[in-house]
Amino acid sequence: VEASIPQPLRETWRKLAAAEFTGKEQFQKEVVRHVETTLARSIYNCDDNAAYSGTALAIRDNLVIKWNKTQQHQTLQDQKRVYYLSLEFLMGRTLDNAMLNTGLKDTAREGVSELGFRIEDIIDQEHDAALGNGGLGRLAACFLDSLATLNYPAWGYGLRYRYGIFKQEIINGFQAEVPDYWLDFNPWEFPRHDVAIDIMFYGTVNPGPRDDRGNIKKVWEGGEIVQAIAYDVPIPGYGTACTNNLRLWSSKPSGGEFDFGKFNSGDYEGSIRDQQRAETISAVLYPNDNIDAGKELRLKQQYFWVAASLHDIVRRFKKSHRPWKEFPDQVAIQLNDTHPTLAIVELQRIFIDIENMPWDEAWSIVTRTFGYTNHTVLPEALEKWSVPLVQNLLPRHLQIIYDINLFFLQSVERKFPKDRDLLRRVSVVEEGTPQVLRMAYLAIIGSHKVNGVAELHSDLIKATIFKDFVDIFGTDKFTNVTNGITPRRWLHQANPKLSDLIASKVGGYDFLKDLTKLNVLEKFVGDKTFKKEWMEIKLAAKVKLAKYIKDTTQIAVNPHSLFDIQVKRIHEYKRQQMNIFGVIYRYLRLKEMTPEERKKQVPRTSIFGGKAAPGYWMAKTIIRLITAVGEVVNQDEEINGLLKVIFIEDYNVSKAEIIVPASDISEHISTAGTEASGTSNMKFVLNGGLIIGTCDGANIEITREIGEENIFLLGNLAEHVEDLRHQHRFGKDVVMDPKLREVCDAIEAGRFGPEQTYSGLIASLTIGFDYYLVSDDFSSYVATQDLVDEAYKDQDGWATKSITSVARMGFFSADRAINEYADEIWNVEPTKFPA
Ligand code: GFP
Ligand code: GFP
Repeated sequence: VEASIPQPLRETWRKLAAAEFTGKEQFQKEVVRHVETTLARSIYNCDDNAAYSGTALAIRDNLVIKWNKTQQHQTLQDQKRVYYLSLEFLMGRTLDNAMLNTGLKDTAREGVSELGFRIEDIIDQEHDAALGNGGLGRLAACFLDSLATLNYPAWGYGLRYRYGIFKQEIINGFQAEVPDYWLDFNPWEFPRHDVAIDIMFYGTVNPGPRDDRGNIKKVWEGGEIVQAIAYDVPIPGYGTACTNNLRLWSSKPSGGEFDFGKFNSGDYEGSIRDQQRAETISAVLYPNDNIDAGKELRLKQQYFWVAASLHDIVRRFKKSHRPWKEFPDQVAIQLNDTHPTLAIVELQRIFIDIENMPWDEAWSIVTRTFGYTNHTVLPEALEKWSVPLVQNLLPRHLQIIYDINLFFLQSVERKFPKDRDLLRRVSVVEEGTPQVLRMAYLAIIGSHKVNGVAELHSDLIKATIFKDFVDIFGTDKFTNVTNGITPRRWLHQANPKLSDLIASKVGGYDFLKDLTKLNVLEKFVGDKTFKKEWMEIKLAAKVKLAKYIKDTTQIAVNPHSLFDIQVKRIHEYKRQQMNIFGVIYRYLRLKEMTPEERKKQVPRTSIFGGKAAPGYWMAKTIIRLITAVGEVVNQDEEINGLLKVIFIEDYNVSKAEIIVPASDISEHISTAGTEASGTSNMKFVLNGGLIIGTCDGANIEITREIGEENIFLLGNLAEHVEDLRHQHRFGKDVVMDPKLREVCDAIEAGRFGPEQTYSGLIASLTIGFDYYLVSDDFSSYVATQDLVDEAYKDQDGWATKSITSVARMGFFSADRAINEYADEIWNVEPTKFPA
């Protein structure tokens, strides 16, 4: 069906084309119109929420006009496009970011104020889009912002979960999970009921007719069909008309699936159940961070999403009528972790089964199309799918995986004859009961580039988990792209006062598009007034967080105390346990002191936040210890505010925007070699907070950029971790560090509630071989915290460190990272926009 308007009528359309509003009055008119018509409200019942909706719809209209123009322009330019496949996009809120990126925030602030509302209250009405767990999903969101800002023709593809990451409630000190039903009103998405794709599961593979080359075709048929419906989310760039697309797929029963047999035989509920099964696919985000759960529904999600996305990408490519061999010149697909690895298999299937291409020709196109980003070396996080599971769900794909593996192993055999053990080690199929598929290996074999996310991490994957593949493919296939963050959201939006102050010194807001321009700030480190303003802004951010803490926990914290913050997913490798042990140690010291001695101490507020995976018992125990320590310390009159311990419930993106500007120090203290990069470290430093951290992930590059004198490093190096673990396991007479012993004794004495609550946590340090090396790093950690106190006493010196660090953070912009991907992996150019 030709859906376009016929040529002769287009002039009529063009004359009537929707135009963006400009200026305050037009904006107000749009808001009122949406409140009164789209929302059917009036002056008699327009609350903050209705005002939010009206404002969002007005801003959205402008976005959509830009979006349409961008898409048409990119289609006409017929350039290579980037497709970023990610199972998670942790977008947070959209309105504030959309207003800032399109330059409409001041207009909107004045506009709503004259209508009786405060823009801050309106912004605060929005529900976070929390379609992600942590770093990986937030990275994808930062990358979308940079891709649009830099005018790259790029689409994100993901799933439209009905439930995002669960909401965390703290009940009696323990985490409880509550479903996050976020889609009541989401103005930022556009359902595309016309973009509906049938996706098949299960079924059988049968011999079909012969193809042109005389081979018997394999036909996958008889399976269950589910429909993928596209939902489009416009992604505005900062200071450009470029508005890219994030396409999220939602599942629904396909027309043919409703079982009329069951219906007619009276089993109405049975036929409804089948429908619900289809809807389940995109129902919920798996809440696991860095752990592979191996559930069938998860595999279904993965295939559903990659099959729909590839169908769409291939369809779009076909519009240009180019020969297939040009596919990799038009299409770059980035796999965000191994979750979308089936895309490699699906594209090969489309080429050989549907487009009748010979295997080698198809495979050469496939491997030139894909790039794969690894985000972790943790063995428990590497995805492996059971062969029987894949056999049942995707029988044709399993055959293709076997063929990919066979041809790969044959090539390895040619290069390294008779090395049977090498073949066993690199095979996609891992022997065992059941056999499993190593998805990371499949991703490497099917991609032309593999990258880690920080220098140390990229070196580690080459030296450890992927070492054999470096020998096989050569070192050029493996590269590094150090992560970055968008300075728009994480500085300009979260910390507008700091952004304004910086702009006043570095010559305007251009630094938001070229973050290296921050280096001009170094000229002003000696400037007394500037320093004073700088520190006042930090204090104001702390006051704001203190207010938030008071409002939500009823606990008063002193904004003049040293704010020490660790917010991220709760995980043993991230070592929140070391932090809280350190807090306990500090508490025990304070208790021993005389009142005179106490007066000399730097008051500290230890702030924690983060979710534990629902099934991760140890992480939940750590949360309980943090809340229990808070219950004891916060009410101890002897301590008198010298130490407070806060757990912020339900840490998410919008809360991070309040928390990040408010740190004096933040903690990034993972066991060396375990945190691939970390990105909150970058956010905190960019906001003038210093960090205490291990030599891990991007901390190493942050140190290199800002200088060792501006960071508090601690602990053992990655190169020693293996030996230390060996010591714990096999060494004789390993005695626990006496400081840590003292902490454990206090916990076991029941000072923070029943000691049985923590017995597993204590056991992990002793009989559990202390896999994360808390005991090895503890005394270094405590000593480094003392250095932090000392440094904080010199407020002028602290301000110098803070300003110098920010001045040197230019490297950590996501724009830099995206330009590296574009040049080294995707080979794609920005679109030139008409002025
Ligand atoms: C995209 C957009 C459409 C738009 C065309 C051409 O379509 O709304 O009309 O580009 O501008 F979604 P596909 O690239 O998905 O075909
Ligand atoms: C993972 C890694 C982090 C890394 C991010 C983004 O984060 O070190 O910074 O990916 O590359 F562990 P999570 O999704 O596990 O938080």
